[in-house]
Amino acid sequence: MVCGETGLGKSTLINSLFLGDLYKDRRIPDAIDRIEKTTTIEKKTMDIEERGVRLRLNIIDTPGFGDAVNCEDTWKACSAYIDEQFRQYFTDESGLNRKNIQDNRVHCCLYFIPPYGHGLRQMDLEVLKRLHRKVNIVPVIAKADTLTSQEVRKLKENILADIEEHEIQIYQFPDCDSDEDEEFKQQDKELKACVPFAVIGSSTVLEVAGRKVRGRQYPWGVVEVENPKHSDFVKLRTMLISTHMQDLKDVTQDVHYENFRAQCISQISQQAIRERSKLKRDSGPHFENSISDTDRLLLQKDEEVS
Ligand SMILES: Nc1nc2c(ncn2[C@@H]2O[C@H](COP(=O)(O)OP(=O)(O)O)[C@@H](O)[C@H]2O)c(=O)[nH]1
Ligand SMILES: [Mg+2]
Repeated sequence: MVCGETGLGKSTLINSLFLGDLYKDRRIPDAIDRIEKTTTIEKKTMDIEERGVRLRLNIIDTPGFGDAVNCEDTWKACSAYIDEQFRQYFTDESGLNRKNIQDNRVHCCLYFIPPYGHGLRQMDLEVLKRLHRKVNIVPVIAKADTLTSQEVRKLKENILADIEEHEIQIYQFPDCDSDEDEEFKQQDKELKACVPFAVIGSSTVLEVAGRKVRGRQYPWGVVEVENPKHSDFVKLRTMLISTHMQDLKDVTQDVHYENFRAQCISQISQQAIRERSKLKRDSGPHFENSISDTDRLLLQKDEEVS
């Protein structure tokens, strides 16, 4: 899922990350960006193949907060969407077809931070606080092509300091296994050092020295989306669909979904307790005989939870 202020390049980035297949497109591309303003939550599904494994990826684009929608509407829409997927999973999990559940839970939320500020704004903090206990937040600096290398470094520092000061829970990269090879360890270290990822998006394909690249043409030159000197785009994509995809899913399952499930069970058992006391009032001394097996189970669950 992508989330953040409107106009920061969310739709463009997911298009660059997943949607347009650069190498299949043999047409000479026109230079006009075809991305339109996002006004509702949009889900796009695509099949990708990563290291021989075929996966189905859902990409959730959200309307950003800005002039038309305020930040409260945005986080509410994102939060409701995330909860709804958890609820669906919870229902499916307690159903008969438990082995074939389609997992539509949101495993990662890319949070877009503007390049022109000095760190996180009040608005960002508010949105992040509403989402950080529900979903893995991966912060990104939008439109990194508008910043010098030094400005990127400074902004990253400030953002990390704000995250710490305001106790925002972002996705924590797991420690690397000690038996991994050196190359992998080095890659992992570089990846961690990049957070928040400074990214560039473009829906335009250009030719640079005979190569087709996704990029942005400026009067003074071309910014290449996939050039590691120009942005952290490739690192972000590697992390999302290759190195850390499984861990993102594990954390969703073990932490975020577990929180949701515990809340659900507690609500169900609260309800059962209320019904039980009502039953007790209504049926007087014969109460113990009238309590059903389901109620008994729920009461047991309640004792487990509390
Ligand atoms: N400079 C720069 N502009 C970008 C970048 N990504 C997108 N844009 C431009 O920003 C505008 C808004 O992009 P859009 O993807 O619709 O933003 P969204 O509202 O966050 O979905 C468009 O004109 C894009 O071409 C980027 O990385 N750098
Ligand atoms: Mg958009």
